Amino acid sequence: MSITVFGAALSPFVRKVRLFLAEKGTDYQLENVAPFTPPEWYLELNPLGRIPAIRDGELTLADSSVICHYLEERNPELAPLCGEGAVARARVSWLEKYADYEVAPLSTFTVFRNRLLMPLMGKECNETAVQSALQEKLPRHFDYLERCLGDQEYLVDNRFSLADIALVCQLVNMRHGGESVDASRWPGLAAHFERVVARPAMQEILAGEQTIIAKMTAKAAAAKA
Ligand SMILES: N[C@@H](CCC(=O)N[C@@H](CS)C(=O)NCC(=O)O)C(=O)O
Repeated sequence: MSITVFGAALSPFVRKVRLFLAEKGTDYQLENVAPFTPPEWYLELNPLGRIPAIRDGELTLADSSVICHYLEERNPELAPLCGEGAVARARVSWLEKYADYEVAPLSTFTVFRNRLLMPLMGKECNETAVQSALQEKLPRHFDYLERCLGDQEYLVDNRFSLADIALVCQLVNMRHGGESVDASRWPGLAAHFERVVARPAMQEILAGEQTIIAKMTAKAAAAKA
């Protein structure tokens, strides 16, 4: 039986799990669960109500990080994405956590949420918060990540890993909100983003997301008219 991923396609944490599965070549199906107002049954999978969660046979698991590390252990014969050896594994976990807890509040919960979701819900974009994230808060994170990358193509040991997936998933939400990493200031990071986004698995996922955004935008415009 294949794995079910519960969540909404535009969530960076759902994208992270889907991309991780796709890069491993593991089949899954996505079952739509909207964040903030999940159905009652979903709270059995995650009492916090947050997406994503998965079902794998009898097992249910929540939290993108927990899920990805489980998937890594589940099929050790598949391409490793969590680093090989204690040092690489620790670096991958650190940068994954950095993306999930330091970048996400700014790129996703501030830029994406205000620029895309709020107008779609008929609410105002808090552009002051967006500008503060872009001008004051994100630059020091991008400086650090640019240093971590150095002249490598990928963040840890120059091998594509969960660290790259986690970071780029957050930056995709920033791009959905109309903003990209400034290539003149962070050339390595901007090139890294394009490199990861160009991967076939990501391209397929993003094509689906563009369709969803177009539908949501058309629906919001029709409701306004
Ligand atoms: N650490 C969690 C974060 C998940 C998360 O915050 N998901 C958001 C959607 S992007 C959510 O479900 N928010 C609803 C809420 O906080 O109630 C993970 O990695 O899965």
